[in-house]
Amino acid sequence: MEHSAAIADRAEKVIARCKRLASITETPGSTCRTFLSIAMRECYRVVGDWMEAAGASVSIDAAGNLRGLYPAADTGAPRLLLGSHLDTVPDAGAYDGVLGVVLAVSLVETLEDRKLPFAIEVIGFSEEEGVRFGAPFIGSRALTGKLDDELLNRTDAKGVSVRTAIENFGLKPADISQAALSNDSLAYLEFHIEQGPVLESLRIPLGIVEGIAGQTRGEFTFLGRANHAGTTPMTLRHDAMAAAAEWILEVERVAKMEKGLVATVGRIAATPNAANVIAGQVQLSLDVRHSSNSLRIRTADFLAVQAEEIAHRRGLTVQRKTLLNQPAVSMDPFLMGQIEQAAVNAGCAVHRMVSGAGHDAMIVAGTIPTAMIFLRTPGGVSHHPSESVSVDDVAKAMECGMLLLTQLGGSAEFQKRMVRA
Ligand code: HGY
Ligand code: MN
Ligand code: MN
Repeated sequence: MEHSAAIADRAEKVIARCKRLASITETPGSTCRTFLSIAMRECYRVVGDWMEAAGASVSIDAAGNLRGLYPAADTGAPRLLLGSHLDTVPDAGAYDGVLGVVLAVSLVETLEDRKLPFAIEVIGFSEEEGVRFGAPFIGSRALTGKLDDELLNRTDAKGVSVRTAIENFGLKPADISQAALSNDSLAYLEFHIEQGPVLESLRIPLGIVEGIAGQTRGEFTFLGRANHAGTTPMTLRHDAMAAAAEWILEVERVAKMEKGLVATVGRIAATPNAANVIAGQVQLSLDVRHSSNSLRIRTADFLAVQAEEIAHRRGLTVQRKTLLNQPAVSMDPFLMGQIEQAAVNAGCAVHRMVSGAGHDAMIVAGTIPTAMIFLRTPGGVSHHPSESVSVDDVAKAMECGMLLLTQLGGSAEFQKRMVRA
């Protein structure tokens, strides 16, 4: 695949910047950045410098989103949003989320002070993964006016609430309403790695996301009776770990029954968590996803019934807390068509597909027209240090992005949307 030398250089630089950010972490030796941590502050400083050098004015909103506004040719023109998230999962790769922010900054740099008919706001969302507080999308929910008290009052493992974390970072929860999308926001575009095997299997560098699967996230706590591991006969136990184990296998069995359904228990915490003590309590996470909302909700409800049945049969109780019930969303058809045209003009085959991974785009899509461009993920590996992306594919995405910006600037439909904004 031929690219201009300049685009190839910029693609190399995008990858180098992602690797640089991966070294900014709360856990030396692996990559982990969670909501408004000290590592996030350093990440914002570095990315904010890049934004500023590209000609954007930089701010951090009250939900901790990093925002860089690159002006339009005319003051008062509406804005196009580009971005993704800057937080990561524990032991993360270097590209999930971060690539979308760094690539957006690089597109602004590539304008080299050329101004478009619309401004560009690059957003680095503060928290998409849901690692610190169990509930994801804090940053994008603030942008769309959905960061409610229930979420603000959620606490992390140390008992620190979202609200306090915002204050500790030097921001004011009272200003959260000011983080809302400005009403001149035309659309939101997110570049993101696919995080799965589809594009690689098709040998295609870029994907156009048609929709994002809905997700249910929950917490289940099995409550049994802690006791001595050596003296308590098997017939007299109320073992929370054994109940949890039986339920985890049930989660897997049920998910295998439906095409496209995935269900995962990724986190487990036992109390008192000692080898010679029967676990009295086990808390588990549940993550259920599917493009059909009814199937996803039915599955989560069925798994709750199964947890109750297992607990009852074993003389335990079980508590369930729903942390997220996020419906599947569709992307904007006009923007998908524009992306397809830009990709074809960049000489690139594209594939339209559903995203199994969740993204800030699924939150923003409820407020303004939204679309996503996927980059091929070698090995389909993500949420892992070996996550990668090729320079060629980043160069292709850059070319497609530059053509897209020019296309939108000249599109009659986009002009109409600009007038209405
Ligand atoms: O979990 C997800 O789907 C995304 O990577 N946050
Ligand atoms: Mn992720
Ligand atoms: Mn992501």
